[in-house]
Amino acid sequence: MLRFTTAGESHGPALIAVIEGIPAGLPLAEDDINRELLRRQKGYGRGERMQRIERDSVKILSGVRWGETTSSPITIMIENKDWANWVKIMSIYEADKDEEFYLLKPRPGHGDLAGVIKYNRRDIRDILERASARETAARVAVGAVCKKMLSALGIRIISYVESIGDKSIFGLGVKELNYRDEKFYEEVENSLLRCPCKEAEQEMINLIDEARNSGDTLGGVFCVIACNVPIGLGSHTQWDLRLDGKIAQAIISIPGIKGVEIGGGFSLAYKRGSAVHDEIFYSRERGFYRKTNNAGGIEAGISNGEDIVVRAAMKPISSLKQPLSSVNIKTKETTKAEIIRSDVCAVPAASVIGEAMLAIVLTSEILYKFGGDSMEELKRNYKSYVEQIKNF
Ligand code: EPS
Repeated sequence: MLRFTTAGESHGPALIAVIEGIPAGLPLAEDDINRELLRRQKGYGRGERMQRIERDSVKILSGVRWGETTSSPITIMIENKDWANWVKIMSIYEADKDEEFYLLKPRPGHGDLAGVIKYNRRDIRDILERASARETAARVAVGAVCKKMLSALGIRIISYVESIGDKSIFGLGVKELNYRDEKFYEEVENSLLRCPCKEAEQEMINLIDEARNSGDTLGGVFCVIACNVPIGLGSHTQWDLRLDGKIAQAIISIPGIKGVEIGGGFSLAYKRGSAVHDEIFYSRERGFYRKTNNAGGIEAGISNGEDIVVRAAMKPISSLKQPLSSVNIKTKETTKAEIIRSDVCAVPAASVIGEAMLAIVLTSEILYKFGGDSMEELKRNYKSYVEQIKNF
């Protein structure tokens, strides 16, 4: 069984992740994780901190020896370079307390107001430090370990950005995306916005510049895909065993995400059944297969062997340079919300975080179904199941 937890504040000394359940014998280097962290840091529209202050990299503190996982809990630490600028404000010592630093004007859209009321705090910082999307760096580190395990089984996860604000790749006539192609992958990885269409990318960049200049922010839509997932992850037998339910929960837990679709998602509601359901075919080489994938690789909460396709909608970031109206939590006077340094758009980063969350769910499902205390055992169990379904 896979379990993980993260800890750490946005401007505290470090982020930590502890992962349990990864089988022994998985080759793992710090650079496997650093590569993913770097992908998350990028993206046109990121703010000063991501561009100039942080250069995320990990220290593995436990669970790996001589380049392989050992079965012990894996502890990963990412230092916050920015901590040096926040030592007093984020101090754990009572002696450093100074009401001068209190943030009192909650930002609409952020967790500021609901958080201070729920936890009965007087300084919004007590909430925003953990509500900050900085926490997702730790999730991406966990996802990197999961991706490593999945790739040992031949499963690959990719993502790309479909739209920023009202600028979409589909608006420019893009219809078919050959996302399994290496060329597609390279184009996305080299794009400033993880966008597979150069023309759309330019429109999105212009839009981000406009938003930045007017003190505003932008959201967008990204797509995450898992390739080579076998038939049979998840189950129809109970509501909380359904794979689509688990994926939706994991993706919507990413800060800023307000909508999740599997496959055709909302668009399917406007069509007839005959135009939606993916007809079933069989050949000796491929076994059962489909020519379309409106189901997004999941039927009745079970993976059906097609690619798992997940789309997520991210709202615009809630820290605005031209702030919206708010109320001072101490004086109750009408005011403008706090102006806090932030990104203008973080959809490309969210798409990398989406990959991590999908990797975490699939790893957890695979370990649940196939078990295995060592990679040898897991691979043996996995291979034998793949044989079984091939011979069905
Ligand atoms: C964030 C605000 C910004 C972002 C941050 C998320 O941080 P700061 O206020 O320190 O400039 O850069 O994102 C990250 C630090 C990150 O690693 O993604 C927020 O309020 O959510």
